[in-house]
Amino acid sequence: NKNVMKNKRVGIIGAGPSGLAQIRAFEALKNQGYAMPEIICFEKQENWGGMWNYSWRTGVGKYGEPIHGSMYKYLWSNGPKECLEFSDYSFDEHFKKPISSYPPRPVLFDYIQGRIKKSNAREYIRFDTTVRWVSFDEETQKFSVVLDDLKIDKTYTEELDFLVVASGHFSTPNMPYFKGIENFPGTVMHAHDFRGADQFIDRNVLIIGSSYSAEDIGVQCYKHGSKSVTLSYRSNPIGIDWPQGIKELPLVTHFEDDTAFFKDGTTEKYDAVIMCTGYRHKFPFLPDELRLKTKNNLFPDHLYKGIFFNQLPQLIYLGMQDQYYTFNMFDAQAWVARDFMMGRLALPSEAARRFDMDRWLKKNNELESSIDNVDFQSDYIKDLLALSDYPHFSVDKVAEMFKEWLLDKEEDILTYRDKTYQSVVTGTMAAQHHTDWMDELDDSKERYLYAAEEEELIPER
Ligand code: FAD
Ligand code: NA7
Repeated sequence: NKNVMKNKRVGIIGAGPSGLAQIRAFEALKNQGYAMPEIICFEKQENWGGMWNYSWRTGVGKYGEPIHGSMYKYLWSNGPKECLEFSDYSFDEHFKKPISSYPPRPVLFDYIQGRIKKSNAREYIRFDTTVRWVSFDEETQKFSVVLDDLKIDKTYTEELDFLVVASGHFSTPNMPYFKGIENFPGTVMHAHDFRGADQFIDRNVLIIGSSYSAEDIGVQCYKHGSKSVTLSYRSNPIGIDWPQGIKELPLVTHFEDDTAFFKDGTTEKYDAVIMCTGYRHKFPFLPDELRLKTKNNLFPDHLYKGIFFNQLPQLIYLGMQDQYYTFNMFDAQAWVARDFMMGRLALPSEAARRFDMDRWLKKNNELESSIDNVDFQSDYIKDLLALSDYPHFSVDKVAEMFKEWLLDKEEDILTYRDKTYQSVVTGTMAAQHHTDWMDELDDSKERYLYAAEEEELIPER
Protein backbone atom coordinates (compact mmCIF):
# COMPACT_ATOMS: atom_id res chain seq x y z
CA ASN A 1 0.00 0.00 0.00
CA LYS A 2 1.77 3.09 -1.27
CA ASN A 3 -0.57 5.39 0.64
CA VAL A 4 0.09 4.06 4.11
CA MET A 5 1.98 7.18 5.16
CA LYS A 6 -0.49 9.68 3.74
CA ASN A 7 -1.38 12.16 6.49
CA LYS A 8 1.18 10.62 8.85
CA ARG A 9 3.82 12.71 10.56
CA VAL A 10 7.44 11.81 11.19
CA GLY A 11 9.57 13.80 13.62
CA ILE A 12 13.36 13.68 13.52
CA ILE A 13 15.42 15.01 16.42
CA GLY A 14 18.74 16.36 15.14
CA ALA A 15 20.04 17.36 11.72
CA GLY A 16 23.47 15.79 12.05
CA PRO A 17 24.66 13.06 9.67
CA SER A 18 22.08 10.62 11.12
CA GLY A 19 19.07 12.94 10.93
CA LEU A 20 20.08 14.06 7.44
CA ALA A 21 20.40 10.40 6.40
CA GLN A 22 16.78 9.89 7.46
CA ILE A 23 15.62 12.83 5.36
CA ARG A 24 17.66 11.62 2.41
CA ALA A 25 16.18 8.11 2.74
CA PHE A 26 12.66 9.51 2.35
CA GLU A 27 13.72 11.71 -0.54
CA ALA A 28 15.17 8.67 -2.32
CA LEU A 29 11.74 7.05 -2.36
CA LYS A 30 9.78 10.10 -3.42
CA ASN A 31 9.71 9.44 -7.14
CA GLN A 32 8.62 5.82 -6.76
CA GLY A 33 4.96 6.73 -6.36
CA TYR A 34 4.75 6.53 -2.57
CA ALA A 35 2.71 9.07 -0.65
CA MET A 36 5.21 10.83 1.59
CA PRO A 37 4.58 11.54 5.26
CA GLU A 38 5.00 15.02 6.61
CA ILE A 39 8.61 15.20 7.82
CA ILE A 40 9.70 17.65 10.49
CA CYS A 41 13.25 17.73 11.74
CA PHE A 42 14.06 19.64 14.93
CA GLU A 43 17.58 21.00 15.25
CA LYS A 44 18.70 23.08 18.19
CA GLN A 45 21.68 24.56 16.36
CA GLU A 46 21.31 27.25 13.71
CA ASN A 47 22.72 24.99 11.01
CA TRP A 48 22.83 21.32 10.06
CA GLY A 49 25.79 18.91 10.17
CA GLY A 50 25.72 18.01 13.89
CA MET A 51 29.26 17.49 15.18
CA TRP A 52 30.65 18.60 11.82
CA ASN A 53 29.16 22.05 12.24
CA TYR A 54 32.05 23.56 14.21
CA SER A 55 31.29 25.90 17.06
CA TRP A 56 33.90 28.12 18.72
CA ARG A 57 31.61 28.27 21.72
CA THR A 58 31.87 26.12 24.82
CA GLY A 59 29.43 25.82 27.72
CA VAL A 60 26.17 27.31 26.53
CA GLY A 61 25.11 28.83 23.22
CA LYS A 62 23.62 32.24 22.56
CA TYR A 63 20.20 31.02 23.74
CA GLY A 64 21.57 29.28 26.83
CA GLU A 65 21.37 25.72 25.45
CA PRO A 66 24.23 23.31 26.21
CA ILE A 67 26.69 23.42 23.29
CA HIS A 68 26.46 20.26 21.23
CA GLY A 69 29.78 20.41 19.39
CA SER A 70 32.87 18.53 20.56
CA MET A 71 34.94 19.06 17.43
CA TYR A 72 37.95 21.33 17.33
CA LYS A 73 40.11 23.35 14.97
CA TYR A 74 42.63 21.35 12.97
CA LEU A 75 40.56 18.18 13.31
CA TRP A 76 41.28 15.80 10.46
CA SER A 77 39.29 12.66 9.74
CA ASN A 78 40.55 9.96 12.10
CA GLY A 79 39.77 7.13 9.67
CA PRO A 80 40.00 6.80 5.87
CA LYS A 81 37.14 8.63 4.16
CA GLU A 82 36.72 5.52 1.98
CA CYS A 83 35.33 3.77 5.06
CA LEU A 84 32.44 6.22 5.43
CA GLU A 85 31.59 7.15 1.83
CA PHE A 86 27.86 7.42 1.04
CA SER A 87 27.14 4.72 -1.49
CA ASP A 88 24.59 6.94 -3.25
CA TYR A 89 26.79 10.04 -3.35
CA SER A 90 30.48 9.48 -3.94
CA PHE A 91 33.41 11.73 -3.16
CA ASP A 92 34.04 11.89 -6.92
CA GLU A 93 30.54 13.16 -7.56
CA HIS A 94 31.01 15.86 -4.95
CA PHE A 95 34.61 17.01 -5.47
CA LYS A 96 34.95 16.13 -9.19
CA LYS A 97 38.54 15.01 -8.61
CA PRO A 98 40.35 12.58 -6.34
CA ILE A 99 41.13 13.95 -2.88
CA SER A 100 43.21 12.42 -0.10
CA SER A 101 41.95 9.76 2.29
CA TYR A 102 42.00 11.88 5.45
CA PRO A 103 40.35 15.24 4.80
CA PRO A 104 40.02 17.94 7.47
CA ARG A 105 36.67 18.67 9.11
CA PRO A 106 35.52 21.53 6.80
CA VAL A 107 35.99 19.28 3.76
CA LEU A 108 33.89 16.46 5.22
CA PHE A 109 31.30 19.01 6.33
CA ASP A 110 31.13 20.21 2.73
CA TYR A 111 30.67 16.63 1.50
CA ILE A 112 27.82 15.92 3.93
CA GLN A 113 26.02 19.06 2.77
CA GLY A 114 26.53 18.36 -0.94
CA ARG A 115 24.16 15.41 -0.99
CA ILE A 116 21.41 17.01 0.99
CA LYS A 117 21.59 20.29 -0.93
CA LYS A 118 20.52 18.43 -4.05
CA SER A 119 16.95 18.44 -2.76
CA ASN A 120 14.89 20.95 -0.85
CA ALA A 121 15.52 19.05 2.38
CA ARG A 122 16.31 22.24 4.26
CA GLU A 123 12.62 23.03 4.21
CA TYR A 124 11.92 20.09 6.53
CA ILE A 125 14.23 21.40 9.22
CA ARG A 126 13.28 23.78 12.00
CA PHE A 127 16.55 25.28 13.17
CA ASP A 128 17.10 26.90 16.58
CA THR A 129 14.49 24.49 17.88
CA THR A 130 15.17 22.35 20.94
CA VAL A 131 13.16 19.26 21.81
CA ARG A 132 12.23 19.65 25.44
CA TRP A 133 10.02 16.67 26.25
CA VAL A 134 8.45 13.67 24.58
CA SER A 135 5.49 11.59 25.69
CA PHE A 136 3.56 8.78 24.04
CA ASP A 137 -0.21 8.32 24.22
CA GLU A 138 -1.16 4.63 24.21
CA GLU A 139 -4.69 5.43 23.12
CA THR A 140 -3.97 7.63 20.11
CA GLN A 141 -0.62 5.90 19.47
CA LYS A 142 0.93 9.31 18.92
CA PHE A 143 3.97 11.07 20.29
CA SER A 144 3.54 14.48 21.76
CA VAL A 145 6.71 16.55 21.47
CA VAL A 146 7.24 19.78 23.38
CA LEU A 147 9.51 22.21 21.53
CA ASP A 148 11.21 25.49 22.24
CA ASP A 149 11.59 27.89 19.37
CA LEU A 150 14.74 29.51 20.75
CA LYS A 151 14.74 32.55 18.48
CA ILE A 152 11.34 33.83 19.54
CA ASP A 153 11.37 32.14 22.96
CA LYS A 154 8.16 30.25 22.38
CA THR A 155 7.14 26.78 23.57
CA TYR A 156 4.73 24.69 21.53
CA THR A 157 3.75 21.05 20.91
CA GLU A 158 3.61 18.76 17.89
CA GLU A 159 1.82 15.40 17.53
CA LEU A 160 3.71 12.75 15.60
CA ASP A 161 3.20 9.15 14.47
CA PHE A 162 6.88 8.21 14.39
CA LEU A 163 9.81 9.69 16.21
CA VAL A 164 13.44 9.33 15.10
CA VAL A 165 16.01 10.21 17.76
CA ALA A 166 19.19 11.27 15.96
CA SER A 167 20.61 13.56 18.64
CA GLY A 168 24.10 12.02 18.80
CA HIS A 169 25.94 10.70 21.84
CA PHE A 170 29.34 12.38 21.87
CA SER A 171 28.20 15.60 23.45
CA THR A 172 27.63 15.20 27.18
CA PRO A 173 31.00 14.73 28.92
CA ASN A 174 31.73 11.85 31.23
CA MET A 175 33.77 13.78 33.78
CA PRO A 176 35.53 11.75 36.49
CA TYR A 177 36.84 13.09 39.78
CA PHE A 178 40.40 12.66 41.03
CA LYS A 179 41.28 13.55 44.59
CA GLY A 180 42.96 16.94 44.83
CA ILE A 181 42.00 18.11 41.35
CA GLU A 182 39.98 20.94 42.86
CA ASN A 183 43.29 22.57 43.81
CA PHE A 184 44.99 22.08 40.44
CA PRO A 185 46.10 25.59 39.47
CA GLY A 186 46.04 25.19 35.67
CA THR A 187 43.37 24.40 33.10
CA VAL A 188 41.13 21.40 33.73
CA MET A 189 38.79 20.63 30.84
CA HIS A 190 36.94 17.82 29.11
CA ALA A 191 37.63 16.96 25.46
CA HIS A 192 34.12 18.28 24.70
CA ASP A 193 35.42 21.81 25.40
CA PHE A 194 38.74 21.44 23.58
CA ARG A 195 38.77 23.81 20.59
CA GLY A 196 42.37 23.50 19.45
CA ALA A 197 45.89 23.11 20.77
CA ASP A 198 46.95 26.75 20.56
CA GLN A 199 46.57 27.42 24.28
CA PHE A 200 48.74 24.38 25.08
CA ILE A 201 51.81 25.46 23.12
CA ASP A 202 54.89 25.14 25.37
CA ARG A 203 52.76 23.53 28.09
CA ASN A 204 53.08 20.18 29.83
CA VAL A 205 49.74 18.51 29.15
CA LEU A 206 48.20 15.56 30.98
CA ILE A 207 45.50 13.65 29.15
CA ILE A 208 43.30 11.11 30.92
CA GLY A 209 41.93 8.33 28.69
CA SER A 210 43.20 5.93 26.06
CA SER A 211 40.72 6.03 23.22
CA TYR A 212 40.16 8.17 20.11
CA SER A 213 39.99 11.55 21.80
CA ALA A 214 43.03 10.91 23.98
CA GLU A 215 45.02 9.74 20.98
CA ASP A 216 43.98 12.58 18.68
CA ILE A 217 44.10 15.45 21.14
CA GLY A 218 47.44 14.14 22.43
CA VAL A 219 48.89 14.01 18.94
CA GLN A 220 47.44 17.40 18.07
CA CYS A 221 49.02 19.01 21.15
CA TYR A 222 52.33 17.44 20.14
CA LYS A 223 51.96 18.62 16.54
CA HIS A 224 51.14 22.19 17.50
CA GLY A 225 53.99 22.58 19.98
CA SER A 226 53.18 21.40 23.51
CA LYS A 227 56.28 20.88 25.62
CA SER A 228 55.23 17.37 26.66
CA VAL A 229 52.16 15.15 26.48
CA THR A 230 51.36 12.39 28.97
CA LEU A 231 48.44 10.02 28.39
CA SER A 232 47.10 8.26 31.48
CA TYR A 233 45.10 5.06 30.99
CA ARG A 234 42.61 3.26 33.21
CA SER A 235 42.34 -0.19 31.58
CA ASN A 236 44.77 -0.51 28.70
CA PRO A 237 47.38 1.80 27.20
CA ILE A 238 47.06 2.63 23.50
CA GLY A 239 50.41 0.91 23.50
CA ILE A 240 52.04 2.14 20.31
CA ASP A 241 55.56 3.44 19.79
CA TRP A 242 55.06 7.10 20.68
CA PRO A 243 57.36 9.79 19.33
CA GLN A 244 59.63 11.45 21.85
CA GLY A 245 57.53 14.01 23.70
CA ILE A 246 54.48 11.75 24.15
CA LYS A 247 54.32 8.97 26.71
CA GLU A 248 51.76 6.75 28.42
CA LEU A 249 51.46 6.15 32.14
CA PRO A 250 48.92 4.19 34.20
CA LEU A 251 46.03 6.01 35.85
CA VAL A 252 46.43 9.07 38.06
CA THR A 253 45.65 8.30 41.70
CA HIS A 254 45.46 11.91 42.92
CA PHE A 255 46.77 15.45 42.54
CA GLU A 256 48.64 17.74 44.94
CA ASP A 257 48.56 21.25 43.46
CA ASP A 258 50.11 20.94 39.99
CA THR A 259 51.64 17.50 40.68
CA ALA A 260 49.95 14.34 39.45
CA PHE A 261 50.60 11.01 41.18
CA PHE A 262 50.32 7.89 39.06
CA LYS A 263 49.61 4.28 39.99
CA ASP A 264 53.17 3.18 39.21
CA GLY A 265 54.64 5.69 41.67
CA THR A 266 55.62 8.30 39.06
CA THR A 267 54.95 11.93 39.95
CA GLU A 268 55.03 14.82 37.52
CA LYS A 269 54.03 18.48 37.29
CA TYR A 270 51.56 19.69 34.67
CA ASP A 271 50.12 22.92 33.32
CA ALA A 272 46.85 21.44 32.08
CA VAL A 273 44.64 18.36 32.41
CA ILE A 274 42.37 17.30 29.55
CA MET A 275 39.83 14.61 30.39
CA CYS A 276 39.41 12.45 27.29
CA THR A 277 37.14 10.20 29.27
CA GLY A 278 34.29 9.73 26.84
CA TYR A 279 30.67 10.78 26.73
CA ARG A 280 27.28 9.84 28.16
CA HIS A 281 24.20 8.92 26.18
CA LYS A 282 21.98 11.70 27.44
CA PHE A 283 18.37 12.29 26.43
CA PRO A 284 16.99 14.92 28.80
CA PHE A 285 13.86 15.11 26.63
CA LEU A 286 12.85 11.46 27.03
CA PRO A 287 10.90 9.90 29.91
CA ASP A 288 12.15 6.79 31.64
CA GLU A 289 10.10 4.31 29.66
CA LEU A 290 11.24 5.64 26.25
CA ARG A 291 14.83 6.42 27.09
CA LEU A 292 17.74 4.41 25.76
CA LYS A 293 20.07 3.61 28.64
CA THR A 294 23.45 2.38 27.52
CA LYS A 295 27.18 2.77 27.68
CA ASN A 296 29.14 3.53 24.53
CA ASN A 297 29.29 0.11 22.86
CA LEU A 298 28.77 -1.59 19.52
CA PHE A 299 25.34 -3.00 20.29
CA PRO A 300 23.20 -1.03 22.75
CA ASP A 301 20.55 -3.27 24.28
CA HIS A 302 16.82 -2.73 23.60
CA LEU A 303 17.35 -1.64 20.00
CA TYR A 304 16.18 -4.20 17.46
CA LYS A 305 18.56 -4.07 14.46
CA GLY A 306 20.34 -1.38 16.45
CA ILE A 307 17.50 1.06 15.69
CA PHE A 308 13.95 0.12 16.79
CA PHE A 309 13.16 0.60 20.48
CA ASN A 310 11.87 -2.87 21.23
CA GLN A 311 8.97 -1.96 23.50
CA LEU A 312 7.78 0.66 21.01
CA PRO A 313 9.24 0.33 17.50
CA GLN A 314 7.66 3.61 16.32
CA LEU A 315 10.44 5.11 18.40
CA ILE A 316 13.61 4.88 16.33
CA TYR A 317 17.17 5.63 17.35
CA LEU A 318 19.90 6.30 14.78
CA GLY A 319 23.67 6.32 15.32
CA MET A 320 23.62 5.24 18.96
CA GLN A 321 26.37 2.65 18.57
CA ASP A 322 30.07 3.18 19.10
CA GLN A 323 31.37 3.88 15.64
CA TYR A 324 33.88 2.42 13.27
CA TYR A 325 31.46 2.92 10.38
CA THR A 326 29.76 6.30 10.46
CA PHE A 327 27.97 8.00 7.55
CA ASN A 328 27.32 4.78 5.62
CA MET A 329 26.08 3.07 8.78
CA PHE A 330 23.67 5.93 9.52
CA ASP A 331 22.42 5.61 5.93
CA ALA A 332 21.94 1.85 6.19
CA GLN A 333 19.99 2.40 9.40
CA ALA A 334 17.91 5.25 8.03
CA TRP A 335 16.87 3.29 4.93
CA VAL A 336 15.66 0.38 7.10
CA ALA A 337 13.85 2.75 9.45
CA ARG A 338 12.20 4.43 6.47
CA ASP A 339 10.98 1.12 5.07
CA PHE A 340 9.43 0.18 8.40
CA MET A 341 7.68 3.55 8.62
CA MET A 342 6.50 3.28 5.00
CA GLY A 343 5.01 -0.17 5.60
CA ARG A 344 7.56 -1.77 3.26
CA LEU A 345 9.23 -3.75 6.04
CA ALA A 346 7.31 -5.72 8.65
CA LEU A 347 8.99 -6.40 11.97
CA PRO A 348 8.73 -9.80 13.70
CA SER A 349 7.07 -10.17 17.12
CA GLU A 350 8.56 -8.49 20.18
CA ALA A 351 9.80 -11.87 21.43
CA ALA A 352 11.49 -12.67 18.12
CA ARG A 353 13.11 -9.25 18.18
CA ARG A 354 14.33 -9.92 21.73
CA PHE A 355 15.83 -13.20 20.52
CA ASP A 356 17.65 -11.47 17.65
CA MET A 357 19.05 -8.78 19.96
CA ASP A 358 20.25 -11.41 22.43
CA ARG A 359 22.17 -13.11 19.65
CA TRP A 360 23.96 -9.84 18.81
CA LEU A 361 24.56 -9.02 22.46
CA LYS A 362 26.16 -12.41 23.03
CA LYS A 363 28.48 -11.89 20.06
CA ASN A 364 29.26 -8.39 21.29
CA ASN A 365 30.26 -9.74 24.71
CA GLU A 366 32.74 -12.13 23.14
CA LEU A 367 34.70 -9.44 21.25
CA GLU A 368 38.31 -9.11 22.33
CA SER A 369 40.32 -7.06 19.87
CA SER A 370 39.82 -4.05 17.62
CA ILE A 371 39.83 -6.45 14.67
CA ASP A 372 36.93 -8.38 16.27
CA ASN A 373 35.12 -5.07 16.70
CA VAL A 374 35.54 -4.20 13.02
CA ASP A 375 34.24 -7.63 12.01
CA PHE A 376 31.28 -7.30 14.36
CA GLN A 377 30.22 -3.91 13.02
CA SER A 378 30.78 -5.11 9.44
CA ASP A 379 28.41 -8.04 10.07
CA TYR A 380 25.92 -5.63 11.53
CA ILE A 381 26.08 -3.42 8.42
CA LYS A 382 25.59 -6.45 6.17
CA ASP A 383 22.56 -7.45 8.21
CA LEU A 384 21.08 -3.97 7.65
CA LEU A 385 21.94 -3.79 3.96
CA ALA A 386 19.99 -7.01 3.35
CA LEU A 387 16.84 -5.29 4.63
CA SER A 388 16.58 -2.29 2.32
CA ASP A 389 17.47 -1.00 -1.14
CA TYR A 390 20.28 1.25 0.10
CA PRO A 391 22.87 0.84 -2.68
CA HIS A 392 25.10 -2.03 -1.68
CA PHE A 393 28.85 -1.59 -1.27
CA SER A 394 31.58 -4.10 -0.50
CA VAL A 395 31.51 -4.22 3.28
CA ASP A 396 34.29 -6.80 3.23
CA LYS A 397 36.59 -4.38 1.42
CA VAL A 398 35.76 -1.62 3.90
CA ALA A 399 36.48 -4.02 6.77
CA GLU A 400 39.88 -4.72 5.21
CA MET A 401 40.57 -1.00 5.03
CA PHE A 402 39.69 -0.57 8.71
CA LYS A 403 42.13 -3.33 9.59
CA GLU A 404 44.87 -1.72 7.52
CA TRP A 405 44.09 1.59 9.19
CA LEU A 406 44.57 -0.01 12.62
CA LEU A 407 47.99 -1.22 11.51
CA ASP A 408 48.89 2.12 9.91
CA LYS A 409 48.22 3.85 13.23
CA GLU A 410 50.22 1.33 15.16
CA GLU A 411 53.11 1.68 12.74
CA ASP A 412 53.29 5.47 12.95
CA ILE A 413 50.68 7.65 14.59
CA LEU A 414 52.17 10.75 12.96
CA THR A 415 52.06 9.56 9.35
CA TYR A 416 49.00 7.31 9.08
CA ARG A 417 47.00 10.19 7.62
CA ASP A 418 49.40 10.37 4.65
CA LYS A 419 48.24 6.93 3.44
CA THR A 420 45.75 6.57 0.61
CA TYR A 421 42.88 4.14 0.02
CA GLN A 422 40.63 3.09 -2.84
CA SER A 423 36.94 3.91 -2.98
CA VAL A 424 34.55 0.94 -2.85
CA VAL A 425 31.89 3.11 -4.47
CA THR A 426 33.78 4.34 -7.57
CA GLY A 427 37.08 2.44 -7.56
CA THR A 428 38.96 5.77 -7.50
CA MET A 429 42.31 5.77 -5.74
CA ALA A 430 42.68 8.66 -3.30
CA ALA A 431 45.15 11.41 -4.19
CA GLN A 432 48.19 12.13 -2.09
CA HIS A 433 47.64 15.37 -0.18
CA HIS A 434 50.03 18.14 -1.30
CA THR A 435 51.54 18.43 2.19
CA ASP A 436 52.45 15.82 4.80
CA TRP A 437 49.93 15.84 7.62
CA MET A 438 52.53 16.71 10.26
CA ASP A 439 53.54 19.81 8.29
CA GLU A 440 50.00 20.88 7.45
CA LEU A 441 48.88 23.45 10.00
CA ASP A 442 45.98 24.86 8.00
CA ASP A 443 42.74 22.86 7.89
CA SER A 444 40.74 25.15 5.59
CA LYS A 445 38.88 23.75 2.60
CA GLU A 446 40.52 26.32 0.33
CA ARG A 447 44.02 25.28 1.31
CA TYR A 448 43.10 21.60 1.14
CA LEU A 449 41.63 21.76 -2.37
CA TYR A 450 44.32 24.10 -3.68
CA ALA A 451 47.04 22.38 -5.80
CA ALA A 452 44.59 19.63 -6.62
CA GLU A 453 43.43 22.33 -9.07
CA GLU A 454 46.35 21.39 -11.32
CA GLU A 455 45.43 17.76 -11.42
CA GLU A 456 43.24 16.37 -14.16
CA LEU A 457 39.52 16.40 -13.54
CA ILE A 458 37.91 13.03 -13.10
CA PRO A 459 36.41 12.09 -16.48
CA GLU A 460 32.63 11.80 -16.64
CA ARG A 461 31.54 8.18 -16.23
P1 FAD B 1 25.64 14.46 15.78
O1 FAD B 1 26.58 14.74 14.68
O2 FAD B 1 26.11 14.57 17.17
O3 FAD B 1 24.31 15.29 15.54
C1 FAD B 1 23.24 15.31 16.45
C2 FAD B 1 22.41 16.57 16.23
O4 FAD B 1 21.27 16.55 17.13
C3 FAD B 1 23.16 17.85 16.51
O5 FAD B 1 23.06 18.72 15.40
C4 FAD B 1 22.47 18.43 17.75
O6 FAD B 1 22.47 19.84 17.78
C5 FAD B 1 21.06 17.86 17.62
N1 FAD B 1 20.35 17.78 18.92
C6 FAD B 1 20.78 17.19 20.05
N2 FAD B 1 19.86 17.32 21.02
C7 FAD B 1 18.82 18.00 20.50
C8 FAD B 1 17.57 18.45 21.01
N3 FAD B 1 17.18 18.21 22.28
N4 FAD B 1 16.75 19.15 20.20
C9 FAD B 1 17.11 19.40 18.91
N5 FAD B 1 18.28 18.99 18.36
C10 FAD B 1 19.12 18.31 19.15
N6 FAD B 1 33.26 10.36 12.74
C11 FAD B 1 33.93 10.09 11.59
O7 FAD B 1 33.40 9.40 10.73
N7 FAD B 1 35.19 10.55 11.37
C12 FAD B 1 35.81 11.35 12.26
O8 FAD B 1 36.94 11.77 12.03
C13 FAD B 1 35.13 11.66 13.47
N8 FAD B 1 35.70 12.47 14.39
C14 FAD B 1 35.02 12.80 15.52
C15 FAD B 1 35.62 13.65 16.43
C16 FAD B 1 34.96 14.04 17.56
C17 FAD B 1 35.64 14.97 18.52
C18 FAD B 1 33.66 13.54 17.84
C19 FAD B 1 32.94 13.92 19.08
C20 FAD B 1 33.06 12.68 16.95
C21 FAD B 1 33.73 12.29 15.78
N9 FAD B 1 33.15 11.43 14.84
C22 FAD B 1 33.83 11.14 13.68
C23 FAD B 1 31.86 10.78 15.11
C24 FAD B 1 30.64 11.69 14.84
O9 FAD B 1 29.92 11.66 16.00
C25 FAD B 1 29.84 11.19 13.64
O10 FAD B 1 30.63 11.36 12.47
C26 FAD B 1 28.53 11.94 13.40
O11 FAD B 1 28.65 13.32 13.60
C27 FAD B 1 27.37 11.40 14.22
O12 FAD B 1 26.20 11.89 13.65
P2 FAD B 1 24.81 12.02 14.42
O13 FAD B 1 23.90 12.72 13.50
O14 FAD B 1 24.43 10.68 14.92
O15 FAD B 1 25.12 12.89 15.70
P1 NA7 C 1 35.50 6.61 24.13
O1 NA7 C 1 35.95 5.94 22.90
O2 NA7 C 1 34.21 6.23 24.71
O3 NA7 C 1 36.65 6.35 25.22
C1 NA7 C 1 36.58 6.79 26.54
C2 NA7 C 1 37.94 6.66 27.20
O4 NA7 C 1 37.87 7.25 28.51
C3 NA7 C 1 38.39 5.23 27.40
O5 NA7 C 1 39.78 5.15 27.17
C4 NA7 C 1 38.08 4.98 28.87
O6 NA7 C 1 38.93 4.04 29.46
C5 NA7 C 1 38.36 6.33 29.46
N1 NA7 C 1 37.69 6.58 30.75
C6 NA7 C 1 36.37 6.64 31.00
N2 NA7 C 1 36.14 6.90 32.29
C7 NA7 C 1 37.35 7.02 32.87
C8 NA7 C 1 37.79 7.28 34.19
N3 NA7 C 1 36.91 7.45 35.19
N4 NA7 C 1 39.11 7.33 34.44
C9 NA7 C 1 39.99 7.13 33.45
N5 NA7 C 1 39.65 6.88 32.17
C10 NA7 C 1 38.34 6.82 31.89
O7 NA7 C 1 35.49 8.19 23.96
P2 NA7 C 1 36.37 9.15 23.02
O8 NA7 C 1 36.04 10.54 23.43
O9 NA7 C 1 37.79 8.75 23.02
O10 NA7 C 1 35.80 8.89 21.56
C11 NA7 C 1 34.46 9.23 21.25
C12 NA7 C 1 34.29 9.67 19.84
O11 NA7 C 1 34.94 10.92 19.68
C13 NA7 C 1 34.86 8.75 18.80
O12 NA7 C 1 33.88 8.29 17.91
C14 NA7 C 1 35.88 9.57 18.05
O13 NA7 C 1 35.73 9.46 16.66
C15 NA7 C 1 35.79 10.93 18.57
P3 NA7 C 1 38.56 2.47 29.61
O14 NA7 C 1 39.22 1.83 28.43
O15 NA7 C 1 37.06 2.36 29.61
O16 NA7 C 1 39.16 2.09 30.89
